[in-house]
Amino acid sequence: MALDEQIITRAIVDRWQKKFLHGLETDVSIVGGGPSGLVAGYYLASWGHRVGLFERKLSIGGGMWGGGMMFNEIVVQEEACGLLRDFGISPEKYKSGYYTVDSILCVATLTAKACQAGLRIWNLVSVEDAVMRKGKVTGLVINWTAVEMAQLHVDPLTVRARFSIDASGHACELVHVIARKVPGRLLTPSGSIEGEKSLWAEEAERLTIENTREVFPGVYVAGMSANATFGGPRMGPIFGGMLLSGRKVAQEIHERLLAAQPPGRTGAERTAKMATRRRRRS
Ligand code: 48F
Repeated sequence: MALDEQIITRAIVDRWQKKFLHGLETDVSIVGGGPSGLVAGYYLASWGHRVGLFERKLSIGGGMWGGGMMFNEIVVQEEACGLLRDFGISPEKYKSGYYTVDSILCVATLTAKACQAGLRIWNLVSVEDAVMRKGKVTGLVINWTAVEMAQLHVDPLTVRARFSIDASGHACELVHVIARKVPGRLLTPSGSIEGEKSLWAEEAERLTIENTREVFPGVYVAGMSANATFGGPRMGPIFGGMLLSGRKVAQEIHERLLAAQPPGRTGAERTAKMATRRRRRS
């Protein structure tokens, strides 16, 4: 078959444009494609919501690829094994309560399952600001990472989001922007970012889940960003908390999106209706 370079180029630009225009209006926009963001995106998309995830880097997976200090295995505790099995991953028992997973297999599978569920991932795109209305955040301001890296003076674009999730890891970048630039207090004890504490695996894992919640009207924190925002410690290369945090934030936002649907249907009916809508759209 003779190949035409112009068709190859058109195919990429046409398809990308269609996808991008469709992705401008989201139910949920996620900042960061680490484990917590991917898991949140997977569940929300599976339940029929329109979800976009923005990742600064070329690769998805955040801090999971490198396991601990570049030994590419991760540890998960008993509580997270069920979630991994939902994704078709079988954790391997190491000692009672401790399991391991090959980190490459884990990132690749979370990413593939999330994309298949309907999550739209935009890699090489950085979230640099929030779109605000009085007292709330209504979307994200995005730009190419290449623009950010080259420090070019190029204006960004925006996406609308009924809810945003800061899953940007230790840096909690969206929360930082909100604290600095959006009038109002964060929903933290001090009203500001509490700041991450030094490493304590057990306490950090517990607090990651507890701290996964709304931090400003329209904005949730998940994963390490939740601990950095609400003042929990870091945990090192144990990943159960990250995964469970992703599921918790998805569940909380799902409930709120369901509650905003027209009344008269049960939760299950509304979820099914949204899943049908998503299948039709894709
Ligand atoms: O850091 P990261 O993996 O976040 P996480 O889901 O998981 C934390 C663990 O990996 C690990 C840990 C657990 O033991 O402590 O650190 O909380 O992934 C965050 C992703 O967000 C991207 C960043 O490149 C990374 O892939 N990111 C950060 N800021 C932005 C962003 C931004 N402003 N725009 C787009 N992506």
